[in-house]
This record gives sequence, C-alpha cells and structure tokens, in this order.
Amino acid sequence: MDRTLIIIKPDAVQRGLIGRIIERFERRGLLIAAMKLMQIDESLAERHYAIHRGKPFYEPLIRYITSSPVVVLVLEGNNAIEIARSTMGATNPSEAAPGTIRADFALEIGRNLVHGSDSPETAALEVPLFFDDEEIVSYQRNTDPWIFE
Ligand code: IDP
Ligand code: MG
Repeated sequence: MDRTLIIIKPDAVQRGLIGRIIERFERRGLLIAAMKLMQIDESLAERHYAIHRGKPFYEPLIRYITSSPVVVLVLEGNNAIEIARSTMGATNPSEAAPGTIRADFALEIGRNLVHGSDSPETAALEVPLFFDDEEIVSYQRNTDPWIFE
C-alpha cells in the first residue's frame, strides 16, 4: 500500500470546496489514514516547497500556501500516489482533463486547489512534515476487498 500527502489548499478552503474535494478521493476508494485542518507557517511552506526555491513562482507560491488554513490528509491504497494525481488533474487547471478536480473547480495554475505528492520518495519526505507517526491511523475497512483485488 502506498501513502500520499494531500493538501487542500487555501483557495479550496476559502471557496468551501473541502467536502467536494475529499469526496473525489474517497469515492474512488482511497483510504483516509490521517486528516486535519491547519495553518501552514512560512518555515513549513519553505520546507515543503524547497524543490521550487529560486523559481519565478516560488515567492507567490509561499504566500499562497500560507495565506489561509489548509486541510491535509494522508491517503493510502495500491498506487495511491498516481491515483491521487490523476484524480487531481494537470498542475495547470486550464490543461487538466475534464472530470478532474482542477479542471472541474479551478482555472489558473497559481490557484489550483490541491497538492499531491509526486513520487514515493517525495511522499516519504512530505508526510512527516505534516503528521507525527501517531497521527496516522492504520485500519482496515470491510469494503477493502471490494476495492482492492
Ligand atoms: P504540482 O502541484 O502539480 O506537483 P509543481 O510543479 O510541483 O506542481 O508546482 C507546485 C505548485 O506551484 C503548483 O501546484 C502551483 O500551485 C504552483 N505553480 C507551479 N508552476 C507555477 C507557475 O508557473 N505559476 C504559478 N504557480 C505555479
Ligand atoms: Mg509537485
């Protein structure tokens, strides 16, 4: 089972889209292993987006992600990283496939509503930035055999 870090970004919280975004992941069958509402401070934002330091969009990105509370989740499932990213759609909502979160609810790259880890290595770095081990709950659902073969 893979784990991925999802951030429901400030624009999604402000626009009242928390429930509709979580629903997209939940209804596909991904298991919610951790979830909380929090404010990302500058130091956490800089650690999370360290890979983008120096890029032209870095400063606005830090301002964006720290501008209002976010909801962070750990999702679990076979192939959870890729499945979460395909559920989210392309980084630029104007290029995202219809039916994805970013295409259905957003228009611009700097207001794209949601973050998802992009590889197992990234997920392994990102999850501990946001959650202590004891905040991540290990459990099984009676539906799991009907979702995972
Ligand atoms: P991802 O979120 O799809 O993994 P990344 O390339 O890792 O995309 O970029 C991180 C975030 O930075 C994006 O989700 C978006 O919010 C922002 N971003 C990326 N590229 C641009 C850009 O060209 N202009 C403005 N914001 C950008
Ligand atoms: Mg990324």
